[in-house]
Amino acid sequence: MKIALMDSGIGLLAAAAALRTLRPDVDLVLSSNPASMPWGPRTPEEVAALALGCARAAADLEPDVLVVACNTASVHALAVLRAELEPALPVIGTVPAIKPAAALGGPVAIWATPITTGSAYQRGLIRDFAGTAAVTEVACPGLADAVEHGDDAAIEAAVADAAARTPAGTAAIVLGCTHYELVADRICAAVVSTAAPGLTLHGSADAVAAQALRRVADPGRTGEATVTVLHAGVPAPFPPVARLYPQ
Ligand code: DGN
Repeated sequence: MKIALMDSGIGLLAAAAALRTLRPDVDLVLSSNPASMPWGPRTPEEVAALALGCARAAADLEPDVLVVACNTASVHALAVLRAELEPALPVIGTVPAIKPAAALGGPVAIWATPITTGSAYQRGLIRDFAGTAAVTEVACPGLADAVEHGDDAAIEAAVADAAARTPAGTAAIVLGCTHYELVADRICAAVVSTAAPGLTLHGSADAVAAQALRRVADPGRTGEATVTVLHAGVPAPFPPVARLYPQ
């Protein structure tokens, strides 16, 4: 079984780790374009073109399924990717975990990239899945890029800035960008003093990994699984910055 994941950069690592936990025998293709980071401030058309480049490079290696491990691309490029690749290659998008967060009953904050925050797509998800929960969208400019580069001071500043715009009493934070899952502990630490007791954080990696596996019929096998990394379609080493984050 071979599963491809695509993102602008290392945000795909959270879903890759979740897949490996569920199925250690799965071959992974990690397709990204770090030089084009960040996608958050780009236009929807640019995001769609960049996402298509990553998806085509992954598709060339004939995976069984493609996971769009990027909220920004899921918002702005999923339809384009599906139109080009399905039905030969099933494409699974990342959906922010608004439903489970809202089901806990308290106020919810969704942290996401500037282009995702306020998008019609995300507003639709809030309308459909948040029920009666109060939801605040919090744009986090610079955070995905800071995580990508392992820039500690920039991560600290971007997290503090977003924390200051997160309403006091927030009970659940939805991580609406896959890069943020890599720094979930720092986000939690930044808001814990003003958040409701028992604050919870909700990423998408586990759910998207489980959904990907449901789309692949595979008896499993033994032996070493492979990881192929592509940057703009070119084979690349596993990103050293990944060492900085829990896997
Ligand atoms: N990991 C991407 C996401 O989930 O939105 C980050 C996009 C970016 O490059 N800023």
